[in-house]
Amino acid sequence: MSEGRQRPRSIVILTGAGVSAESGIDTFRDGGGLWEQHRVEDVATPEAFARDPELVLRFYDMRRARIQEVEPNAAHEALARLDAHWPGELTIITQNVDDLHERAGARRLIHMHGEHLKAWCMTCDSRHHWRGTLIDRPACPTCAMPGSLRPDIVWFGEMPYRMGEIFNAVARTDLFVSIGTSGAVYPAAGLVKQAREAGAATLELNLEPSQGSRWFDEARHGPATALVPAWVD
Ligand code: BJW
Repeated sequence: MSEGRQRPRSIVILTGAGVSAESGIDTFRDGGGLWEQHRVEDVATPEAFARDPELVLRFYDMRRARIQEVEPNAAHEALARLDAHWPGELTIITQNVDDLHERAGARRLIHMHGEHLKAWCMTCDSRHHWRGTLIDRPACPTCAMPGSLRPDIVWFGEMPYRMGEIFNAVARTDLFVSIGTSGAVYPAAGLVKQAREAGAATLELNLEPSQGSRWFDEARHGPATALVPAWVD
């Protein structure tokens, strides 16, 4: 890896939908993206789920099926290589709810917005690997309560997962790299500022300048499958 400054010991990588785009998963805010086809308020809030659970479950069942049809791409594979060989601290924080980072082999990974392939029981707080549908409101495998499973996804207004670990990793990192994210959703979008304030170098790899581009020391623009292997290898 070539960096302008001194070689970093600790790296934090934040990924977003742009990393999985070339695997065939729709992003959210690009032309033709998911939020052009669906209103956020209808499908990605706890209020939407309370109002119309069938609509929300159908939306997530469709996306859960889709991610099982696609494969990791060269960007996921490059990050997995970095994870396997980087001797210092490394944390990959993904906003993505697909499993393409781990299928490529990444291990030091935090899913801050949840995972499509898990269901969460609202009654007993258990989590379950889930590949099938939820539309038929199956009973929870742990407490047997019918209709209490929901996608294990962080909706708007809900607290993203593992924020303590995330803030700690960002506070002590030497290098913060943001890949394939628009910088539109908080608290993820604010991590670059926190990293800068803690003295880290910051690098953006994205198709185009993101909303937070001005916070990065350096930005490289292009497809993740080209930029990420070029940065890693
Ligand atoms: C490529 C490429 C290629 C394309 N190669 N690049 C201020 C005002 C109002 C509200 C808020 C506020 N501050 C915070 C909030 C609340 C809210 C928020 O941020 N709203 C904003 C819209 C302003 N945040 C929350 O509610 C969060 N929780 C929270 O703040 O908790 C604290 C709290 C709790 C309770 C009370 C009060 C406070 C939770 C956010 C949850 C986000 N959930 C989603 C959907 C769930 C998952 C799902 O359905 O799949 O997560 S939203 C969606 O956006 C998804 C993503 O993870 C997230 C980020 O999107 P991402 O990954 O950046 O994708 P895109 O599409 O936006 O961008 C793709 C980028 O890739 C683009 O730049 C392309 O150019 C690029 N690209 N192809 C490289 N081939």
